[in-house]
Formats: sequence, C-alpha cells, structure tokens
Amino acid sequence: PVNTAYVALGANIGEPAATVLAAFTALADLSGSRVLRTSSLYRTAPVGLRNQPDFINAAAALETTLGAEALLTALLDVEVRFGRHRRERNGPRTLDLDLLLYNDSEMDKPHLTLPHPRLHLRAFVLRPLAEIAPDLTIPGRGSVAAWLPAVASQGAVRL
Ligand code: PH2
Ligand code: MG
Ligand code: MG
Repeated sequence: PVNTAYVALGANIGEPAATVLAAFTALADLSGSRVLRTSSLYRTAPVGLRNQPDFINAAAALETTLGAEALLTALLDVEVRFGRHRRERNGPRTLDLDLLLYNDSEMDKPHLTLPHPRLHLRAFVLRPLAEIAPDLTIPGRGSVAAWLPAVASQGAVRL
C-alpha cells in the first residue's frame, strides 16, 4: 500500500541551506519512497531556545510504502548520516527531520505522536507545509490554511 507522509526539515549548523537541499535527495532515496513535492527554503528565528543561529526550514511530501514507524526510523538514520548529535533539547542541529503527518493517522506513542503535536503552532512548519499542501487537513485540528494567521507574527522569510 502506498501512503502519504509530510516531513519537516530544519537545520542551523554548518551549511544549513545546502544541508536541507541534500536532505531532499536523501528523502527521495529512502526505500519504497518518492518525493512528491518540496517547499521553498525558509529562514526562521529559533523557537524555544533562542540564543542560537537562525534556522533554515522546509517541508516535503512523500509517497511511501514504509509504515509510519519504519519511516520514522529511516528519518532518524538520515539525521545521523548528516552528523546529528543529540545534545540539548531544542538546541542547534545539523539536520532535524520530523514526521508531521502520515495519511490521516492519529497516534500517541512514546517516540511517535501523529499529527506532530506542535505543527499547527509553528510558522517554521506551517509556512512551508501550506506552500506544498494548502488544502491539507490536520487530523483533529482543521486545515493548515486556518492556522496560518495564528503564526503570522513569527518570523519566517521565504528564500
Ligand atoms: N526546531 C526546534 C526548536 N526550534 N526553531 C526554528 N526556527 N526551526 C526549527 O526547526 C526548530 C526551532 C526543535 O526541533
Ligand atoms: Mg526532531
Ligand atoms: Mg524538530
């Protein structure tokens, strides 16, 4: 069976823009998967831990035969290949790949919550997601478009 998944990409160490572009290719190379759409890159102010470099964020839509858990494992493996070391929560990272949505799954497991619990509150996720899927509905939360005004004051510059 073919599934649709949305992934958020983020980076703020090294060469973040080049990293995010290379990560699009890494997503296309995942087994049983193809990339349907990729967003522009966005420069965004750090949310959470503020004393760190701006981020480059983007989003991608995938079609995949991987299950949600297998896809998550594959995403974490890509992060490691791009040199990710987990230090402080919300701290700087060479590459962060977050599984936002998987079909219309709603689940809450220790390592995987779907939809991503904060996706509708963050411009750095919503803006790129709205670019590639303006009509998307976030299960349990309503349309992506409806949440955009709520994050309008957060800095996110499309590059
Ligand atoms: N990721 C975080 C915490 N804060 N801020 C921005 N602008 N972009 C991110 O990708 C980001 C963040 C945790 O993953
Ligand atoms: Mg993450
Ligand atoms: Mg994240």
